[in-house]
Amino acid sequence: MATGQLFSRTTQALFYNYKQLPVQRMLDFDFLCGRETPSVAGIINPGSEGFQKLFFGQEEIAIPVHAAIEAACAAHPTADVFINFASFRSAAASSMAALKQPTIKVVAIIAEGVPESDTKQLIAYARANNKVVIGPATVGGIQAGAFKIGDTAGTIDNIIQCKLYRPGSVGFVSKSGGMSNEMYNTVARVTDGIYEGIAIGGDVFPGSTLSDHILRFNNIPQIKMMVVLGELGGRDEYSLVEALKQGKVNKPVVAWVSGTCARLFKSEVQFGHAGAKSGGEMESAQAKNQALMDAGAIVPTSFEALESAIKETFEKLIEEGKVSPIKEVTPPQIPEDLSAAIKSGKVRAPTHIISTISDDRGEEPCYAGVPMSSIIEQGYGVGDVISLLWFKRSLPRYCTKFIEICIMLCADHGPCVSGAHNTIVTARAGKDLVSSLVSGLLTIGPRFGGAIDDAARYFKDACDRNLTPYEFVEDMKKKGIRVPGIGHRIKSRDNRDKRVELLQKFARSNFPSVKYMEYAVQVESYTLSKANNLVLNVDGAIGSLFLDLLAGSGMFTKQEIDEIVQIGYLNGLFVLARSIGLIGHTFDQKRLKQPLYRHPWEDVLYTK
Ligand code: Q5B
Repeated sequence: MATGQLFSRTTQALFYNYKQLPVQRMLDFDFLCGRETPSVAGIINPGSEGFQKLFFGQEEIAIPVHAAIEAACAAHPTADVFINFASFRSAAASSMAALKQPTIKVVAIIAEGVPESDTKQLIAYARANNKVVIGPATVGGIQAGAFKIGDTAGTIDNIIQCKLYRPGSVGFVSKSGGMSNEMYNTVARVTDGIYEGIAIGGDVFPGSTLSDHILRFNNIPQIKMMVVLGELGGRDEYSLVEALKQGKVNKPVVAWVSGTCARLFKSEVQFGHAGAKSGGEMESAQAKNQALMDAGAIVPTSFEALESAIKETFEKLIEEGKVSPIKEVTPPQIPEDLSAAIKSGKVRAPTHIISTISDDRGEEPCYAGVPMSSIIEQGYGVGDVISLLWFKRSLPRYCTKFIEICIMLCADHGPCVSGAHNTIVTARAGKDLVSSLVSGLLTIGPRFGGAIDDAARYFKDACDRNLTPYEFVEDMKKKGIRVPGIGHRIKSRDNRDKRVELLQKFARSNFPSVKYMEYAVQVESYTLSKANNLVLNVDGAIGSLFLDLLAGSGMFTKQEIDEIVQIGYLNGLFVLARSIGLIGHTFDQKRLKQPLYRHPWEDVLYTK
């Protein structure tokens, strides 16, 4: 591997298997470093295409999303880093596909648990084709002030604290990603900071090794010293020992192999990483520390002493004039996400929606403050749910029973009514359930099913003003308005609407007062004297009886009743009820496999 820089301030990556947080962290790092272009050129999300909105500083940018690796590489030929956030199941295949792309030079594999045989194939392919694999089981790496892989170095606060927004003089390589965060901090405290840091990952077979990166760092002029953090298990550190012995490294190397405590355990112990277990004396932390020291690395006596070893080495470089003082820069402030700022109480933002009927944020959803479990445990019915969600209160049982009766009685009225007809025609045109349903619902209006609110409005106004039925009907006639709730296409004096009778019967025995309904009946007596079909219809019966429910239940103020009537809640009962029937008609037509409907010519009067 050797050669030098993997990244620069213009390096761009393709991010495989979109994860919002690491991509946003990369872009925040870019902004912090004053990069001109975002470091993520494109996202690959198998099977989906489009754009993903993210922030580059304060500006929102749209990053292209590609369905396949090949397409992404073709669209972004200058992006040479592939950051693979696939699961351990698919990381190997996607990494190999990326390595095979001529534009990709570095592949970072984040997943832990990639089968070792797969990793070996990736390593062999990368070596043969002069490409670099970082990982698996890694957080990635960072070139300070230039480019960062995924979650490397953690939060923006940590990155600022570790001065990773501008290059220092130290090359750092470790197995552990978690420990690399710790070490970025240590290095920043006692030197001028990190130039490049790589976590090679904790697997037994890392895609690139500690010595691969040390030899590479040795070729980067800006790097003046190197820090290595190894761990017990495996023999990776010995290739570094060999390189040191052969004089291939001419910059100071401060090294420590963690895991010296393993000897305190009676049996063999495995630490966090797959590779972090001591197989024998040679793989122990003590043996590797000794070998590194013998080969010329600066090895402290303990991990605690590592910081002072780095400090002393750096100070010596300054004394020797090998490190020139770095020009400190103040990084720009990353705009805080609104959600985070709100959470911490720093800002307040106006909401865009106000809702008072339900809340799904707690452990269980609530309807008007009543938890779902109470609704079920206390045997609430659909009438109770309607009263909670529409009227925001629990109504007495006779009221909710009345609502349920309305729903049941209006659920359907055969296939010939306007709504059902439309639904049937739509279903037969091959449309889906929702289209068929709404095409039927759209017929509900002043003539069909949607006269309940107007019936309530007009009956209330006339009754409250003590108009006689004669005065009321004639007044409406003068204005050219048909009395809502009166008249039916097939129902008449001699063919009464059973639904109206049932509603009236229930109300007479359960409602404290049926004043408005009695008024509607008197209006009906008068209209029937004009024509046989001017009966009180189902809309009129529900409209007048709901006025009695509102006024008689004692649950609503006068003002609330006026508001309900004015807003127009009551057509909702017909809409809700008839949806049941319209859905039924849709299923019926589909079940019967009915063909496209065409109205017969004979049934149309063609005229000029
Ligand atoms: N005339 C319902 O009319 C219908 C009059 C009236 C004074 C009236 C009509 C009307 C008010 C709206 C209403 C709900 C359009 C009905 C429903 C659900 C359903 C449906 C189903 C289901 C019927 C003949 C003569 C004319 C008119 C006069 C008619 N209505 N005068 N007030 N309300 N009602 N809708 O039969 O002198 O000859 O010119 O608009 O409450 O939709 O089953 O089908 O469950 O699905 O077409 O039950 O009444 O009568 O228009 O030929 O009028 O009566 O002025 O007088 P028709 P038209 P004139 S329930």
